Amino acid sequence: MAKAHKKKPSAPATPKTAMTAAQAAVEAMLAHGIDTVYALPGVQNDFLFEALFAAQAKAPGRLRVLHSRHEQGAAYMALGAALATGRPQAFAVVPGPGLLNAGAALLTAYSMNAPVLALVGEIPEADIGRHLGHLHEIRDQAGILARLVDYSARIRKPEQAPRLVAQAMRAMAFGRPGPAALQCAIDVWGKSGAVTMPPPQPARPPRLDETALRKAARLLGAAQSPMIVCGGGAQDASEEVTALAEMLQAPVLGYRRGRGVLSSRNPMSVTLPLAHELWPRTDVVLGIGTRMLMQFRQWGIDKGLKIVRIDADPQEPGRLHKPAAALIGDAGPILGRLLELVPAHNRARPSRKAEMEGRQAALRRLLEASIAPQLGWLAAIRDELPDDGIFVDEVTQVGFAARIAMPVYRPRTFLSPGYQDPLGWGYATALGAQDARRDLPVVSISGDGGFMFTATEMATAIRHRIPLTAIVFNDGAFGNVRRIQQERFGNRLIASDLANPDFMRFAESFGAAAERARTPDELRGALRRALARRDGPSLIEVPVGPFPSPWPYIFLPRVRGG
Ligand SMILES: Cc1ncc(C[n+]2csc(CCOP(=O)(O)OP(=O)(O)O)c2C)c(N)n1
Ligand SMILES: [Mg+2]
Repeated sequence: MAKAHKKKPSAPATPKTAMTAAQAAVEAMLAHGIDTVYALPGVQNDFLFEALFAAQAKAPGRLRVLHSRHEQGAAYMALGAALATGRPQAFAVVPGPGLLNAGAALLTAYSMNAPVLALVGEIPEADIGRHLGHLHEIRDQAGILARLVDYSARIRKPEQAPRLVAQAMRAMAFGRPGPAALQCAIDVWGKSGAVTMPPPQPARPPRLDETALRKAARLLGAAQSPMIVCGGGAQDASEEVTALAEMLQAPVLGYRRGRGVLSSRNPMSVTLPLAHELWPRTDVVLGIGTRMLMQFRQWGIDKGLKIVRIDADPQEPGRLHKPAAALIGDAGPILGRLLELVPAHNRARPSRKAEMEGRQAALRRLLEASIAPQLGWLAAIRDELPDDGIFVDEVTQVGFAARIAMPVYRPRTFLSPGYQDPLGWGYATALGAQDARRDLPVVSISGDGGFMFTATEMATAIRHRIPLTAIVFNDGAFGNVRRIQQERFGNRLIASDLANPDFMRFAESFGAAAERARTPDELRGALRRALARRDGPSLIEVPVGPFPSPWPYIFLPRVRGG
């Protein structure tokens, strides 16, 4: 966790003003650039909502509050907004059931290192920990939160609120980024005190380690066959990654969180199958903001592979295999310095363009021969979604294929939920992304199983006029589970068939536009109409049968290290 800096603030703190804890927290969040709160109200947070109302009343457009229909909706929306913008976002929920309902989204935000601030109510301050059975009481809420996020605190007095908000903001941005939580008791939110508002502290990035940088530059420059692996931590370093890939003639792997860092139009941009093909002869790998779990655990390593890591978290690079060089901090400035240092060490590198184009074409032929149905739907989506449009996948058949086969052209345009892969993330996260980026079209895909987890948030989309387009692939099943039962458990099908609503009538009953698309061409037309509609949500149901398995391209075998 980041420590408070002793450095003098750049602007003076405001004079003392009488404010409630809630007003102080809201003003402090606004001062730190949080101008939207995704929320579901309740009595413990009444004074918080009163403060949100007052903040809105001060000036139109200053603060937006978007209420959802279930706390997981509010929390996933904050996550989607954070992922789409790269900026911190907030959600507010009642304690106990409210917090637990938001739990899967908070867990996902943690796994994705996403800056999401949870504002969580509490029972009366004096009774916390006394087990008296107050409304929404839960044992050791602070302890539960401390397991879910790296920074959590309780506001006990109005005077503390600005400092705790500032600490939460700092914790979300520095070291390993990720969510933070602030609790406040029902009676404390409304208490008044004399509050000073310290100005936000300027960001102080960690100093670059020149020794490690020089070592990394030597290793990369000397590499015969380098590879760059991007994770979510590379999303804001697209220009630098593109330049380094060119300098090193190195393929750049993005699987899920790293997609779009290097445009798929560049033949050096690869997903799992081609990276796996090149893995055995890779002599130096540069991991940028990625855990590299799949490469190290599944593909294997040996002494012939030197590892260079760039990571915001000093603990991360050494977790599985000690790297030859670990560069700690934001990827952008570190790569910027590497771009200055590598040329002095770099070997002469003939262009690999033709070679990589050949490999891309061969993979394409292989995929066309094995997962053509998924590719057909994805081609329709890609054709209609502009380069800067945002695609949100989910753990569904077409999603698995998208992770390896859908072209992605820009950073932050392919949102995929990292290692939690929770059903229900898709629709609600996409709503948040679409709300935060109303200037761009957003398309979410879900299966009939996953969509129904958060489908009731369509009411939120209507209420707040969020123009999200959702595609639901309806196979009447938890299809992925069913295929595993068919293939690996002798077709003993259990708990994998689904009874569904009529999705078109379901959407229309909310007031959303709905279409059914039976072919990729029909999907193209439906998408064109949906994306043109900017005043509310659209749903496209795509009836599908079983899909061929994508797993041979995702669970790839060990090719190094025995
Ligand atoms: C929260 C959560 N619960 C359970 C699972 C396990 N799971 C993974 S895929 C899947 C089936 C998904 O069905 P559907 O959304 O219809 O997609 P399909 O495989 O049919 O395309 C299930 C139950 C999960 N990933 N997340
Ligand atoms: Mg399904």
